[in-house]
Amino acid sequence: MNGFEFIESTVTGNIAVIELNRPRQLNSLNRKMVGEIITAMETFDREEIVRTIVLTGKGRSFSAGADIDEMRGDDPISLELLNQFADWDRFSLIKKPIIGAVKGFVLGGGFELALCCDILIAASGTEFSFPEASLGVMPGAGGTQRLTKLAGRTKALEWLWTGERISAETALKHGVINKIVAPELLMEETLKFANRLAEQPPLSLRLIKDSVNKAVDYPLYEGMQYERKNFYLLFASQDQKEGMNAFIEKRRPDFHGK
Ligand code: DAK
Repeated sequence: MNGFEFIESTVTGNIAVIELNRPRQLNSLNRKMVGEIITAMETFDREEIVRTIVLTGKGRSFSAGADIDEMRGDDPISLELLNQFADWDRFSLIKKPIIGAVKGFVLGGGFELALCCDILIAASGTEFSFPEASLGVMPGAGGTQRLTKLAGRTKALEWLWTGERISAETALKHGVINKIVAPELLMEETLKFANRLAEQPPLSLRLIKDSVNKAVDYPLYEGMQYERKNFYLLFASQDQKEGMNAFIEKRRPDFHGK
């Protein structure tokens, strides 16, 4: 996809890769960049060939957070009028699997962006933190909510209050990330995982993501009713027939996302 200033994006096979591309500023996120990331994601979400979206950063870090230089002059009225949260809200609407491949610093808004991913693979040595309190503010793009839902209130408060750096090992232990790999294998391992997902029936993955996201917020009974509707829906797909026929015929299924 062309025409972006602060990201690069490519599609290889069924995998789209979006790279944050402001490495000299450690991929600190300015407003235009956030708009470009979500625009690229929405485009890939609609493109049939793309089955998995990978989000990563160029250079030594995934992202050192929001661009402090850009936001230091903000006031409540400018923030309200800019309505940048409208862009951030769109991340929750992406239906395809998003895998974040992170390394170096994953801070503040960069951590919030990483938490918008469904799966996080981190290079060893990656450091996560919410340093917002040290700037006299707090996370505003989902950090307090998503971190608490993943790691629980106890660790979320400790990490958000102190801004301490969380190692990849600690993040893994508390369910914030899925996997740690050697830095030189970050993209190789991420693409391997992305391709594994791309071989699965896309509609199943889509409705599993939808149902799991509901599980985070719904009471069990309502969540199970919701799950059931998605379960029924998949029996209307060609991939359900293909998957079950392939099993009976002892062959590999060929899924088309229909
Ligand atoms: N903003 C702007 N520039 C940054 C930056 C940032 N967040 N982080 C790093 N840079 C720049 C540095 O200024 C430096 O630029 P030059 O001096 O070379 O021109 C360059 O990147 C390399 O950084 P360092 O020289 O500092 O590199 P070090 O390895 O020594 O240190 C560091 C790396 C990551 C520890 C350090 O750079 C650092 O502490 N960075 C700031 C971390 C931080 O506080 N991040 C912001 C948190 S607040 C919102 C949504 C979200 C947010 C806000 C609003 N809305 C929708 C309204 C989110 C807020 C945040 O993220």
